[in-house]
Amino acid sequence: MVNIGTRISELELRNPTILASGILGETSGSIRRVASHGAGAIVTKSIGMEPREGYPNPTAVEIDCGILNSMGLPNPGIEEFKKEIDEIDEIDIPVMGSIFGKDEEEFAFLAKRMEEYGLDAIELNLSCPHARGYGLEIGSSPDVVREVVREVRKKVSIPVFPKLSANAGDIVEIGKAAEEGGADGVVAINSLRAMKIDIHLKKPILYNRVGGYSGKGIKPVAVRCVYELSRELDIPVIGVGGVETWEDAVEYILAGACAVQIGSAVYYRGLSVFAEICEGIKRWMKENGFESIEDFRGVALK
Ligand code: RRO
Repeated sequence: MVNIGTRISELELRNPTILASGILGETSGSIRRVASHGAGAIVTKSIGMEPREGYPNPTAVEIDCGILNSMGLPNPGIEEFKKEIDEIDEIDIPVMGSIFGKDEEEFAFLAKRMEEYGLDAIELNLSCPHARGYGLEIGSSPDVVREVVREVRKKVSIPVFPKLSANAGDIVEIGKAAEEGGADGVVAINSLRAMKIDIHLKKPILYNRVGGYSGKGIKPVAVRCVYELSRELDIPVIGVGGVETWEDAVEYILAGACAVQIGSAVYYRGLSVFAEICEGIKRWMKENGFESIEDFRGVALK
């Protein structure tokens, strides 16, 4: 009997497909909708201390093999976000609160609030590719990452998962710092710093000029990161970047991921993507004689 349930630290997931942050995870209505379509867990939009409108349009554009975005961390702020969380009581899959801050005190404060709101885990967004003062300024320094994770770890008892960037030099060094700080697992990777120029207007398309590239085009980079992190760390790795099909998910798990997050593909393929990927994984496991995710996780590392 094939079982695609998976365990990430203390979280029991019915299946290894997780909604990535930034896609449909901002309101209680959209969170409920994703839960009812078979996702194993959900990550909320990244939430900060104060409300933010984000950048003016254009904030996203479809490009070769993916999407380029520079939303600019739009969010209602942590106090307002409580209303949304209060309305998702009946959801029976884990919900992880994604947070961003400018230093360890902000991260610790936000994490504590998310725990008080009843969320099941924290995703630390240390990796927004283009937000000045947040993101990469924090996620590129092993010392800062260690300190942020340590402070958050002291404040909350729910699992903590830093989301890392491939833009930040040696991702393994950053992953090790997160592990030393007490992370329960890591998420790899956030979108890659990128740009698209309109050759008719002769200037970058996005208002913010630089954005984050996600989707199929970044999958080989992300799979390499997951492979290297899985080889060097003792904590679970969650893979994200260009997961659109069950074959993509299997590839990540073979590289060592215990679960995958799905973002851009929700735009391309709709919410049925979660159930379709799960069905495909199950079929493949049966054909290959695997009974659980653990049976083939990390096999490519050997
Ligand atoms: O809001 C954004 O523009 C954004 C964030 Br916080 C992030 O982490 N990654 C991304 O591609 N965009």
